Amino acid sequence: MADNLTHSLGSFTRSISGRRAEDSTPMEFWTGMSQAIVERIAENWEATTEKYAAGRQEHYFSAEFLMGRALLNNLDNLELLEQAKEATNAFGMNLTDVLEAEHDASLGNGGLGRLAACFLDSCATMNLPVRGYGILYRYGLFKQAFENGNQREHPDPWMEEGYPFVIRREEEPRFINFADMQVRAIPYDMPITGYGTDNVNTLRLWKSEPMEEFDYEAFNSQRFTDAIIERERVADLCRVLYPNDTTFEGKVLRVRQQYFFVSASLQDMVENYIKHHGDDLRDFAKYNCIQLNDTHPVLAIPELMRILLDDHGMDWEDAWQIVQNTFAYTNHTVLAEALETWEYAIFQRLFPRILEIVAEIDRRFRMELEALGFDAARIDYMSPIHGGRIHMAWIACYAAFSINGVAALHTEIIKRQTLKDWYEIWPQKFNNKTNGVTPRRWLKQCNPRLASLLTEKLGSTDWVTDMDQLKSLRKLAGDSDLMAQLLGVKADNKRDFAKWLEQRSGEKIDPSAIFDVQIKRLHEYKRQLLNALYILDLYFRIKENPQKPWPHRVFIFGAKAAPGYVRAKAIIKLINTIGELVASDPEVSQIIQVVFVENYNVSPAEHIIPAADIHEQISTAGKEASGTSNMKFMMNGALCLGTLDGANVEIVDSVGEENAYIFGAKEEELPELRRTYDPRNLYETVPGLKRALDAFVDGTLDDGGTGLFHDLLGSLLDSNGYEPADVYYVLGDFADYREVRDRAALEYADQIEWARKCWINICESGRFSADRTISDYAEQVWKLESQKI
Ligand code: GL2
Repeated sequence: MADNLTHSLGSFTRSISGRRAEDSTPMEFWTGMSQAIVERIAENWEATTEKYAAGRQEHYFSAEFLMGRALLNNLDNLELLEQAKEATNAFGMNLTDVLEAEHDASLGNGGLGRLAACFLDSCATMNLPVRGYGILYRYGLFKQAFENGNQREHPDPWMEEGYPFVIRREEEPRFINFADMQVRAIPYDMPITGYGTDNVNTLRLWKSEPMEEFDYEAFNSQRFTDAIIERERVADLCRVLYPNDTTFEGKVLRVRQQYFFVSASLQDMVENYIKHHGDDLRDFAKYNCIQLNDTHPVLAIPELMRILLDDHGMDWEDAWQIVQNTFAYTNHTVLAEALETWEYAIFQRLFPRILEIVAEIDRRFRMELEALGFDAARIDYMSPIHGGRIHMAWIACYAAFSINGVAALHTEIIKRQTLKDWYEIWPQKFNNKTNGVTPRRWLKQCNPRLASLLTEKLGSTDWVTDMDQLKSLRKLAGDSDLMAQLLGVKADNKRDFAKWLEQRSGEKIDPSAIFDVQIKRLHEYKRQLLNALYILDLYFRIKENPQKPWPHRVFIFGAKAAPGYVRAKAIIKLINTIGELVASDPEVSQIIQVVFVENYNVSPAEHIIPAADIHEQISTAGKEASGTSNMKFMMNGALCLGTLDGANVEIVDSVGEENAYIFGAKEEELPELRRTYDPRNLYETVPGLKRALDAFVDGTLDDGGTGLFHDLLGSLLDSNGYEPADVYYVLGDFADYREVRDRAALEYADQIEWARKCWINICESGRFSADRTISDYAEQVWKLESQKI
C-alpha cells in the first residue's frame, strides 16, 4: 500500500513539475499528492453520487463555504497519513512542508461559511445524502496585510496555481437568464470525504461563463474589444466574494450572484428528479429538501415557483405547496444591518418574471393576513414587498416549513423580537439547532497530541465520530497525573505555535506565558475594543507597579475587518498601536506581549486554537447569534472568558460556571441598563478608565494624524445623530470584565486546578460536535436517512 501512494505521488508530481520528483517544490508535491487522492476516491465518489441520486436528498444552499485546506483532511479521513509521510520522505520531502504549501479555500467570511464547511464534513461522515451548492469565487476573502498597523487588502486568487480538489463538469452546463444577459453556469465539484466511510459527498460550486466561447460576429465586425468586454462582464459575476460579515450591501452584482447560483442548483435538482421519478413534479418535495443558509439563497423560492409554473405548467396552488414543503431557513443573526432587502427597481431590471412572482406571493400573503384579521400597518410591515423594497427574510419566513436559530438564546430572541410576528402565526415552524463544529478538523487533525491522549484513555478512536463518549472521562478530572499529562500536551502545542508564529512573522513569544486569544471577524459587537482597553489599562497598572508579580501573558488577536468598515479598521490600528507601545517598553514587554496574527484564516486557526489557554467570547449579550470558535477552543481545552451570549450560554450550562469565566450584563438586563446608561460617568468614575481612554488622544497612542482614535473615543463617549454613545456597552461591562480577567490570570498559577477545568471543557464538548447538530437537522428537519455505499 505504502508503495502505491509513493508511486502515484512520484508520477503525479513529475507530471506537474516536469522534473524529477526529488527536484520538485512543496507546492508541486501538494498538487501531486492531491491528484493522487482524487484518483483514489474517484470510484467511491461516483458510486455515492449514483446512490444518492435516486432517493431523498438534502441540498445545502449557501453563498459561503469556508473550506480552508483540503489535503490533510482528506488524508486523515482516508487513513493515509502515515503512508503520505513515508511517500514524501521517500523523495526527500517533509509532509508538513507540503501541507503548509496549500492555499486556504476562503470562499467565506467567517462563522457562517465555516459552519457550512463543518456541516458538509459531518454529513459525509454520517453517510447522509446531502449536497452543498454554492459559487466558485475566483477571489476568496481578501488577504490581509498590515502596513504601519493598518489593514490593507490584497486579492486572493486561491486557485490560480491549480487546485485538484475541484473537477470541472463541462458536460453539465446550466443556462441562466437575466433580462440583460444570458450566462452559462458550469459546475465544479469538490469531493467531500468523511471519516471512516467510503462515501464521498459533493460540494457543487458554479462558475459563470459566456454562452459561447467567443462572439465571432463581434470579432469579425472589428468589435474585438466589445467581445472581450462581454466575456468579462459574465466572468465578473463570480469574480469575488463580498467581504461583509453580518452586514448587507445592496450591490446589483451580489443579487446577480445569488440568483445565478440558486437557479443553476434548482435546475440540477429538477433534472435529477425527472431522471429518476418522471416529469410529474408533484412529488418533488418528497425527494428534495433545501436548507437556506441565511437569506442569501432566498431567491430560490421564487425561482422554484418560476420553474414549476413556467417550465412545467403547474398551477400556482400546486407549485406553492411544493415550495412550502421544500424549503427550510436558518437565521444567523439578529443584527438589523444584515437583513437583506433589495430595491424593487433592481429586480425589475434583472429578472422581471421573478418580480412578478414575488408580487403574487406578496398579494396572497396580504390576503392571508387580512383573513386572520391583522391590521393594515402590521400587514404592510410583514409583507415581502413594502417601502419600495423586497424583504428576503420575510419571503423565507412565509415559504419555509422550518425556521431555525443557531443557539438556544438566539432562537429565543428571534421568536421574541426579530421574527416575532411570524412566530405568532406559525409557532410550529420555529426550532433551535445549536451550531457545532467538526471534531475531525478541530480536534483530531489540529491537535494530534490531545487526540492520542483521549484515544489512550478511551481505549479506541471511536470518539472521533461519537464525541459523547468523552463525557465518560469527566470523572478523571481528579487524576493529577492525567492533569499533568494534559498540561504537557498544552505546553507542547504552545511551543509549536510559537515556532509557527516566528517562522511566519518573525515575532518571538514566550510559550510559558498565558495565551489569551480572541480570533474572529472584527466587529464592534464582538468588542475587540473592550479587550484592547483592558490591555491598555493593564499597561498603565504595570507601569505604576512593575514589581508586582504580574502573571505573564501573550494577548493574541486575529481578525479581518470589512474593507469599508472604517471603525473596525480603526480598532485594528488601535490594537497594533497598543502592541507597539507594549513592545517598546522594556519593563512591560517582559510581562505582556500583544500579537496580531496577520491574515487570520482557517489554517492559522488550526495552529492557534490548540495552543490557547483562554479564549475571549466577549460580545455584547444578545448580539452574537452563536459563535463557533468558542466550541473549537472548548474541545481543545481552553477556558471561556465570556458573556452569556450565543452558544456560550450552553457551554457554561454543560461545564458549570466554575469551569468558565463569565462576566457582564445579561441580555435580559440590557434594555433596563441602557435606559439610564451614562458612559461619561463611567469614564470619570471607574478607576483607570479615564487614563486608558485619554491615551487614545493625548499622544500616548499615535493614529498617524488620521483622527481614527479620536473617532473611536467619541463612539464610546458621545452620541451622534444616528446612534447613542457606546452602543455595545463596552464601558458598562469594563469593570466586571477586568475583575474576572484578572482573576482568571491569577488562577492560572494553580496549574493542576486549571487543567481540571480544561479537562471538563474537553469532556463536555460532545454537545458541540457538528455531528450532533447534523443528526438533529437530519431527523427533525430534513427527514433524511443515511445511505452507505
Ligand atoms: C453568523 C453569526 O454572527 C455567528 O454568531 C454564528 O456562529 C454563525 C453561524 O451560525 O453565523 N451570522 C453571520 O451572518 N455570520 C456569522 O458568522 N457571518
